Amino acid sequence: MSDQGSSPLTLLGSNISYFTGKMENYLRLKQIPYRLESMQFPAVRKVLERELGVMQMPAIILPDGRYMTDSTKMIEWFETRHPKHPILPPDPLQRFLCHLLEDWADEWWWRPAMHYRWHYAEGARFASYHLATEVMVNHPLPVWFKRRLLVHRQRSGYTTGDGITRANFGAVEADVAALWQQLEATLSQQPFLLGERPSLADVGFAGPFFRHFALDPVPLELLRQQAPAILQWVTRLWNTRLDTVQGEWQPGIPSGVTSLLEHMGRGYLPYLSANVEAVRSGSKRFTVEIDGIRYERARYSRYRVWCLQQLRDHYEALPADAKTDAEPLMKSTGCWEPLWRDRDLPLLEGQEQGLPFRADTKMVGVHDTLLRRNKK
Ligand SMILES: N[C@@H](CCC(=O)N[C@@H](CS)C(=O)NCC(=O)O)C(=O)O
Repeated sequence: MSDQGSSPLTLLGSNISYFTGKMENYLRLKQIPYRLESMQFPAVRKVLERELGVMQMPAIILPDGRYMTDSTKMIEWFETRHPKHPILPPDPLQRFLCHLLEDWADEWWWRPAMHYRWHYAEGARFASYHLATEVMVNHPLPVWFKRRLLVHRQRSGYTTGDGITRANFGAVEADVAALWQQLEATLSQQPFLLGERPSLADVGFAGPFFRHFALDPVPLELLRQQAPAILQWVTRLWNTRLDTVQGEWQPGIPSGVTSLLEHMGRGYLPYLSANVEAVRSGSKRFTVEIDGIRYERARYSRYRVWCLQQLRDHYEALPADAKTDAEPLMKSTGCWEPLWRDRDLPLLEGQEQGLPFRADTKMVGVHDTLLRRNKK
């Protein structure tokens, strides 16, 4: 049963944004009516900080006027209101796998996606023009100047300012290529990541792919050459409605997932642990070698400490027999040890407990004045 009636909700964001694209894919799959409205800077910042506690993209305004944020928690909330055609499989182990893959897609592939967009002149030209004339169209500065500021802001916040250097970006791109190879192998055999039916794992990966890798000029051309089945999947997901899908999720551990977990176990989970140490010691910047790649002066993220806690909570919530299957899988793929490495996590009191209606921290904190209304 839906409590939204038929009036559309408002999805406030940008039509080139990672998490706006993720939410759109989810809302379309579920056929939850929405209207995409471009956020307007600088005015929106004040509103979102008041309504939600942070300014991040996207936000949703429900027909009753309430604001929401955080794609993961919004989806969880919508699933309870729209339980028909769930995005999560009934098998608890598969649900856990979905949560792992979604989190990895959200938090690890963000940085390479931003790198491909903002490092290359073609990407930066396209995205800076788009944003300057979309979400900043009402900002009083001239377009050329807004574009310059945007390129600087995104690079210093999310690419060179988040650990990417001249020395490591080739290796970061190789990490992306390795992911594409894995996904290409799976998606050449089956329409969705867990089989014949889209799941939360597909929605998660819509984040890096839909509005980034399959849109920005440099990675799009690479995808065309190296991974056409991924491009087909991007379009298929966008054009699928859950109520008409005939197929089922593959039983057991779907093919391809084990190698994805191995990748996650040598990259993202050790990174999460390094981030925990940085937050614990109050080091807002930390240098760390992950999967053979040295990230220089990456930003710490309080939000991602909470993400790690969420993954643990999902594991703990599994019924005993699912734990019996999950533990050896996590161990053999290298995910188990880093998942539990740090005993107590340095969370703030009650951190993120108000989501999706109230956020405490942003994914990666960017301190900027560019998008503020009054510079003092
Ligand atoms: N965990 C959040 C992350 C949202 C997020 O970080 N969105 C980006 C844009 S796609 C953003 O708003 N960044 C904030 C900024 O650039 O200041 C979610 O799942 O919605």
